[in-house]
Formats: sequence, structure tokens, C-alpha cells
Amino acid sequence: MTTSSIDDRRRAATAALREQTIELPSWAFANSGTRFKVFGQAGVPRDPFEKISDAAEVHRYTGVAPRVSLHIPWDLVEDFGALRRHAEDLGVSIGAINSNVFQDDDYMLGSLCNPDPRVRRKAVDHHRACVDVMRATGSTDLKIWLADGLNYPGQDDLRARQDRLAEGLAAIYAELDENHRILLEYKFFEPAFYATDVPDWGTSLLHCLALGEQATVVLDTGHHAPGTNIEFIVAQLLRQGRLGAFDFNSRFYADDDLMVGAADPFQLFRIMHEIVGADALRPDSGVNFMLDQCHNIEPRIPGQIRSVMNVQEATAKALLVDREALGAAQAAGDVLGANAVLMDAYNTDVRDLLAQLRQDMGLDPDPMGAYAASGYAEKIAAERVGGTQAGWGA
Ligand code: PSV
Ligand code: MN
Repeated sequence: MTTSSIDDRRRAATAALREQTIELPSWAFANSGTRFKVFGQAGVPRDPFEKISDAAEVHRYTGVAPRVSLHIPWDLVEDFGALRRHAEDLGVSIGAINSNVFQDDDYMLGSLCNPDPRVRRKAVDHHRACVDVMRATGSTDLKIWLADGLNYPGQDDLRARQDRLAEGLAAIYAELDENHRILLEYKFFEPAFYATDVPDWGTSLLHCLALGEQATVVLDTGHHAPGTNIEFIVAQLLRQGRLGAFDFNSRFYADDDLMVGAADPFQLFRIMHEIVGADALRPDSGVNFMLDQCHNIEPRIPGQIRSVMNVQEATAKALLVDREALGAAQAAGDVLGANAVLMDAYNTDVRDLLAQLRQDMGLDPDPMGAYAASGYAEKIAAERVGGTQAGWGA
């Protein structure tokens, strides 16, 4: 059996990890909760500028989180050029622009799939405005998640809704600049419970294929039924060159939006194994590794730091897989041997490797400790008094 040496693999892993970037969601820094209670926290941002300042702290201590996704209208500001400059001054940039066609009364029966053409036009216009935000901020990704769906059989026509969806998406696609992409997200249920208009990767992919090269699928790890083999979906989308991005988070039950790698680090490893196997970790692979999380009870900036570290750990383990040995075992039909090669990598403690990487990058090897010692949490708690803390809808 051929094997590459562990030292070679560690060297290659370190080089790849240096290049990996993870995008942070602006809404992770704002108040959030369940439908039962939102617990406020001291120092929560009052506006998008403060959200970006907090995101920049995560980048300061991890060195691998240089972009922040915005959600419109939650992150509407008068001057997006100023927001962009604020980000750049702090060493970060604006990432994906998330549209929001689910929090306006007009959208009760859907947005792009709504039976009323006036509402459909309004939803397309909102996306036009989002493309303008992309131009002003330098963003290249328009992330679309639709809450569209039905609660009752017969409530609307399933096929007609797909036709309206295709038409609306085509109108939005026509607005894109050359360097822009659409990231079309799917989710199997919620808020609609009987039928969702973009429920799965297949539906998203079909619409993307009809739209053109600039349309790709975004895979939110929380948007699947229990037991779904997510790494299979990853492999399929990569084969088609249509995996545009991840929304990383953890689920125990449904769309829990907990910290990535907290509920099922093994699943995260399996996903990253597919990514590494398809050489899709490269920064120019077109896959945007984003977080989509809410920190309801834990402090938010450390919650994001921990999440970034969790992604790095899973990635490091995937990079340590002895692919030559794995290939040889697979070719020989050695079921247990192949499984053992994968598990060896998963069971490797990579924390020392990542601590060394951070040191090489001029960072503290312990991002959580360094942030805690920085005094930033105390500073924002003291400074951010008055005003309204940001949350969903603000
Ligand atoms: C929907 O559940 C989702 O995952 C979409 O990405 C939204 O934009 C995000 O959550 C924030 O609500
Ligand atoms: Mn998402």
C-alpha cells in the first residue's frame, strides 16, 4: 500500500489552511432567540457599522474570517460606500448580500411564487435593490432564500408556482453584472409546512441550470431532514460545478442555527473530506464557506470565533486523510482498511497544528483566550449604551 508521510500531509494541510477563508453573517452579532424569548446581551451592535466592527474582531483573532455577509433590509444604511470603507478600515470586506422577502406583510402567500403579480414584481424589485447594494459594497454574491410555500394541499398550484419562480429568478439573473453570482438556497420546510417552493438541492440546481453559469446552489447544513447524507449532496453539486456556498451551522432537530461543528463534528469532517477530495478548498474554487448562525444564549463574538475554529479543525482533519492509502484500500475492496484510513484522520488531534499555524500567521495560538483578554467585550458593553440593539428586523 502506498502512503504519503504524515509530515508531508501536515505541511500540505498547513499551506491549505493558510488560504482558507470563512465568511461571517452580520446577524450573528445581533440579538436573536426563539419564538419564546430573545435574551439581550450587553454591548450588542445598534447598527450595521457596529456589527462589522464585531465581525472584524473575529477576523483579528482567527486571521481567516475576512468577509461579512449582509442581510437587506436588516443592514440597510444610507451610505453603503461608507459601510464598505468602515469594513476595509478594519481589514475586512463585504461578502454575500442576503435578500429578505419574508418579513413584509405582502409576502404572506409568498414572494416570487405569489399568485399576485404585484407582489412578485415587488420581490424582483427588492432583488434589484440588493444588486445595487452589491455594486456599492463590492459584493459579488446575491444569496436568495425564499420562505415561499404552502401550508395546505390545494392552497395554490404547485406547478404554476415553479413557473412563477423560474420567471422571477430569470428577471433577477438579468440584473447581474458579469462578476456577480446568484446563490440559491433551499430548505425542506419552515415557515411553510405542507410544500416549500425550493425544498431541496435538486430543485435549486434545476433552477440554477436553467438560469445560467452565474447561478449556483447554497447548501445550509441545517436545512435537511434528519439522516440526510449531506456529503453526498456536496459531492453531487461539486460534480456539476454548482456548489456556490455553504451556510454552516449545527442542527439537532431542524433549522437550529447552532454553532457549526457543535452537534455533529463528524458530519462536518465528512463534508470537508468531499471538499478536499474535489480540490474545492482552493480560494478560487468558487465555493464560499459562510456561517449562518444565531447565538441565542452564548456570547456572540466568542461564539463566532469558536465556530471558525470548528470549521478549521474539520478542514485540517480532512486535509490529513492519507488519500493514497485510501484510494488503494478502496481499489482493493478493503472495506475496513478504507474506513480505518478515514477514521485515523478524523481521530487526529489537530489543535497543535492549528495553534502552530496561528503562530506562523503572527496570531495568538489561542483565539478564544486572546479575545477574552483583549477587553473588547467590556469596552463595547460600556460604550454601547442607548439606542436600540439590533435584532431580526433591525
Ligand atoms: C433561512 O432559514 C436562512 O437559512 C437563510 O439563509 C436566511 O437568509 C437566514 O436563515 C437568516 O434568516
Ligand atoms: Mn441559511
